[in-house]
Amino acid sequence: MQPKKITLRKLQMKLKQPFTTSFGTQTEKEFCILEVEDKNGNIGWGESGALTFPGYNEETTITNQHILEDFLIPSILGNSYDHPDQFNQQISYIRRNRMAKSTVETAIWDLYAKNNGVPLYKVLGGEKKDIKVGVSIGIKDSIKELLETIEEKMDKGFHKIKVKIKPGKDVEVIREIRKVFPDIPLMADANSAYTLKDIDLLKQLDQFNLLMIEQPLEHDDIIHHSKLQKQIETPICLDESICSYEDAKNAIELGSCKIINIKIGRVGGHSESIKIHNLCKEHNIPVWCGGMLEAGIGRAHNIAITSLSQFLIPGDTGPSQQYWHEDIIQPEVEVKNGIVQLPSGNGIGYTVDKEKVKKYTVYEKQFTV
Ligand code: OSB
Ligand code: MG
Repeated sequence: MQPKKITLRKLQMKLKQPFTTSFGTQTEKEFCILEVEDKNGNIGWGESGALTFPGYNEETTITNQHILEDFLIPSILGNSYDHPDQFNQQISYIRRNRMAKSTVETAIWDLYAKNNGVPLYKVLGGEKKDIKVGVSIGIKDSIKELLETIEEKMDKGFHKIKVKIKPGKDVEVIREIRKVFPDIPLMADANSAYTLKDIDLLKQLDQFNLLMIEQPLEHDDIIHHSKLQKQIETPICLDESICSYEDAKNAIELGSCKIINIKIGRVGGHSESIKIHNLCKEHNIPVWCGGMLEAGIGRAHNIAITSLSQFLIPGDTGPSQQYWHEDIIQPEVEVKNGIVQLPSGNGIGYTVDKEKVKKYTVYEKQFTV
């Protein structure tokens, strides 16, 4: 691979519905996408999951733009790579900024697969031909609205229902859901809204037979989670706290979680995701693929990584129509009976619709050798 032309774009897309978590409400997404053109004309695509505000992690769309324009893009233009891991070694001098790195890294993996004439999921080591998906439901104003949404999603065949919780909208909300849906595969995501002082409240969740509770405590913690896991039955799943293979190793050693949510961007790309996946497989820790309300390019990468064998729990890799009136890829990601088929085409296996990209682009910059 020899990247010779790179186009960075910022896109702005309105969400079909506002999405509320314990850290805020989003009504639209502004995010970076990257088009990396090889010397031979093949094109790799990457998308950043970062939000416009640093409420999930420290990165934002603007910090991504800065790191991409001033460090990552200049360092890869004109270089030659045999494998995406060479890129990872080359940019290891840049600390953190993993979502920015992942935007480039995933594009390079896409390019690598296309140059080899194979689907991305195959070069990542994926084995599954189809994947089960779940859905993440934001905090709603009323219980009624939440119950209606869950019913609609269950009717559509989703294999896991994840609801967001926050202080004041937790135990009673879950109790109401369980009254109506006693047996559905249900989990709760707190996005770091609690501390160990809330242990009595968190213990109460044990009575509802949840698949897991995701990231109950501080966004950068594994010590408190380890203490909490010893005192509650519900398996803890870590999201925000796991930014690397080392983090996952430490969390497993400390018993801070029984499940890990892998988000490609949060850990810096496909290579780090695969390392964490393999580690979890060795330790019998099930993993699943989380989402950042991505548009099509990001969804395509999420689907590809989910084909690896230790992705044992349905992920948040839902259909495009869940979030967008129209997506920027063709065909859009389709979920039938809660299942997505892995695309058979080369690379990410979906075609990026240049007209749609143009329609939503609010900033564009080209870099050439
Ligand atoms: O914690 O998983 C999360 C969305 C934005 C930021 C953080 C999270 C989420 C989601 C949505 O839960 C997952 C999706 O893309 O479907
Ligand atoms: Mg989460």
